[in-house]
Amino acid sequence: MAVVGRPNVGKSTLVNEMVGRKVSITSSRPQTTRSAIRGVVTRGGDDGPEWQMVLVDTPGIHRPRTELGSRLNGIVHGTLAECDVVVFVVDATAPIGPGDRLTAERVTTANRPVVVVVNKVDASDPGRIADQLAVASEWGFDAYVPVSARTGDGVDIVTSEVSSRLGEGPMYFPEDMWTDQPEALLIAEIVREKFLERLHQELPHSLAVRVEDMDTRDDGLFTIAADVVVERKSQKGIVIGKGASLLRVAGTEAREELERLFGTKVHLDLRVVVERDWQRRPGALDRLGFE
Ligand SMILES: Nc1nc2c(ncn2[C@@H]2O[C@H](COP(=O)(O)OP(=O)(O)OP(=O)(O)O)[C@@H](O)[C@H]2O)c(=O)[nH]1
Ligand SMILES: [Mg+2]
Repeated sequence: MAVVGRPNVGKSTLVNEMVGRKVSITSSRPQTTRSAIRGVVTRGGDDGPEWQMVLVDTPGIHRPRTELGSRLNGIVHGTLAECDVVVFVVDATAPIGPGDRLTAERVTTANRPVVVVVNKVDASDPGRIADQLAVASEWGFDAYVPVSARTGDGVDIVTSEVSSRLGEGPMYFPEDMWTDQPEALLIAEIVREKFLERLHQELPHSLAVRVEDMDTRDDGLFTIAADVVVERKSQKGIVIGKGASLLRVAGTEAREELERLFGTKVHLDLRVVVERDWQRRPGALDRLGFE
């Protein structure tokens, strides 16, 4: 099942809520998600698992201005071609706009059952939600569900609308698995998340994180070395912060979350490096793992 929509509508928040764990990082900055991130939901009965659903969170669909943007849209396109059911998320706090219509076009082309989620109803009002549902219903998709991914309201309805449209198939993942992301990627994303909310203007877009080294010491300490990549020299100082304050605060927050996640002490070593205009350069994008 693929979750698509324009940037910042709450796709990743919805995926996390459906899985019941943090699979994909979220932030108020558009284009937070930069890859197809899989989450797994397995529902069990008394005699073992009954069904499994694989959710794919995707980058926000937009008109690309950089090579990175084109690659992100390509990821969504690829995911739409592979999935059985589409969850199309729109934002109840903003009018249906060009980004939503662009998504509607792409989704229509995919020719799959589509469940439309009108998200953020906790921050909207009944009149507005009704208007959004009315406009969205003109697309003629299969189901429309008002939801708050933040509070969890309506999320179960999305799960049942989707699962009722999924075909029979094998269980692809073990029962206790909730994502298939490699550890290094999960770590890099958690580190990036801690910087996003604290950066402004173009900086969230200019930031990438790459894990360079991971090791578990004999005494159980998990050591991680990661590069925080920016595009220009002038950005380096901002990301480090006055007296290294930003680097310290974000690093500590990331380390604490990683310690909870892995259930062990973590030593996180962050280095800020400049890779000029990496968003625009195919070679740099390849090195950062964007296919
Ligand atoms: N009030 C409210 N805010 C929400 C809800 N769902 C998500 N948000 C907020 O909306 C912002 C964007 O959420 P994300 O889940 O990162 O959005 P996204 O669609 O994955 O964004 P991209 O990955 O950038 O495309 C965050 O600040 C979320 O906390 C909701 O149900 N209610
Ligand atoms: Mg996202």
